[in-house]
Amino acid sequence: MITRRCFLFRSALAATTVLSRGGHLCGESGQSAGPVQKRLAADPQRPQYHFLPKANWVNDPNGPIFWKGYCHLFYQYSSTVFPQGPKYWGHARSKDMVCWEHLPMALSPTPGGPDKDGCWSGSAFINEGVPTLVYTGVFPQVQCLATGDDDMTTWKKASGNPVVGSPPAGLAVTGFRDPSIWREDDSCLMTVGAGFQGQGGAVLLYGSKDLGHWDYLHPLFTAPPFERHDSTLSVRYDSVGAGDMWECPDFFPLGQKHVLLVSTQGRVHNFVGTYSDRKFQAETQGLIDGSALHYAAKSFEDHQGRRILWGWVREARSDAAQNSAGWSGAISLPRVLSIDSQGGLRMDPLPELARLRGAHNRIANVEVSGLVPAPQIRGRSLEIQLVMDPGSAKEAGIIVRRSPDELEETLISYDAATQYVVLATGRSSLSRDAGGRTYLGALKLNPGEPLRLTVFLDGSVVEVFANSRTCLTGRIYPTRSDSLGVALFAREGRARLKSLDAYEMKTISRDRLTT
Ligand code: DQQ
Repeated sequence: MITRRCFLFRSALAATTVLSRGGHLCGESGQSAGPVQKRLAADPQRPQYHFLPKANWVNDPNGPIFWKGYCHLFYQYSSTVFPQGPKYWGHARSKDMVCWEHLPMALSPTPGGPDKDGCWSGSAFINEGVPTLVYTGVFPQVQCLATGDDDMTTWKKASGNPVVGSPPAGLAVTGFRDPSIWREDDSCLMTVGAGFQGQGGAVLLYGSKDLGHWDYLHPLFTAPPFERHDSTLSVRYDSVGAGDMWECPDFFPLGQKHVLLVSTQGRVHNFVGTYSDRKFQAETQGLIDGSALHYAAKSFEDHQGRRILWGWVREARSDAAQNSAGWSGAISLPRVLSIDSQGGLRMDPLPELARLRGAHNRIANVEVSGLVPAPQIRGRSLEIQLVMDPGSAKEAGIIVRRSPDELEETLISYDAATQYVVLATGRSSLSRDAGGRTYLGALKLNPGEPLRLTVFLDGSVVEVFANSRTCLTGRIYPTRSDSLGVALFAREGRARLKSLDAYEMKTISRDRLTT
């Protein structure tokens, strides 16, 4: 065991100011940076090419939608980190889903209204040419609508809100939130996340002819709690932790199949199956990410017919450290979803991300046994593509964000015995505020199939795509400015690196405030 130096995360100011009020990204900003903004811009833990607000808190992505040449992305926003304030819908748009332009808040709580305590997650859709948002007002949880102008910059809440004021009569649900609406035949259908104590989660299905009056139809899908990935001892019953409440259901056609995503028990679970008679039947089941740090995922179909998914990248450091930093959370890189030949879900990074690639380094055809440093590759803002034959090694992979004395390092590997991709962040940081863990993603390599990793490093965010079949998202908070190194390794045997391509990634914002 390495003894850890105690690192105190220092900061002069706890930023609680609302800074997210318009402005362009990708070098178009033109806003002058105040002291808090300067401090945030200089924070090496802040991602440079992930989307996030200029400061404060972000959680779920909400209502991604393509409209008039732009992808619009909304998100749960609070103007304080901890304690959390009521939730707003932040809003940004992008032409390529890589560079973003902030827009004014789309939804704010209305004093005395059904969303007085917060505008929680939901979705966007176009209703007969009119941009429309559906979201949950709290407390109690009720479903509300808002319509937008043609630019999607001003939103007007429906006078009839809440349009669904309570869960179906006679159903004792654990929660009632995160709606989505689509048109089918001559009706509109709406899903709402719910569940039943001791029984598992449920997606409730409603129908309407006019968006104003909704009839409860039946559950679209239910399932008992999943096998637990984390053993957490909780004194109080927590319906989401128990798998008795499904948050943020996302239901969509993909290829010849339908896919249902639900967020519960700290993970985004995916089901691939069929949809008929307004009921969903699951055929395969999986995880969108092996880590609990990618949550509340939401997708949309873009103008090219691709299904694109974002998730909330959670923090893995103490509340005090998040407050001190003045920001918390990020939106994941966009993933393109498709169905693979086995009927499972395939996930790849959005190809447009390649626009951010800068200086390139390539290593090819190297036998790896023990530790093999790659001194030509360094950085905290990198895309690394690695193709490796694990050979006889029990475990083989790559080490990133490595300090010269190895006191800080992050491992991404393949464990041949257990057939897991491993993201080990337990030694990523010397800070006592950073909660390092080991995340696992199941991956059975077919005979002769090499390990193909795409690793995105961006400040404190790590995203790993393994063979398009499993993903792992991590948060790392190295304390040392020289924790930038890269090495390859193979344990108890020999592996062969076929190729490693490393690209320095460009920032999507000149002032680094939005990335
Ligand atoms: N976050 C939202 C809820 C949702 C949860 C509130 C999931 O609507 O169920 O910010 O992270």
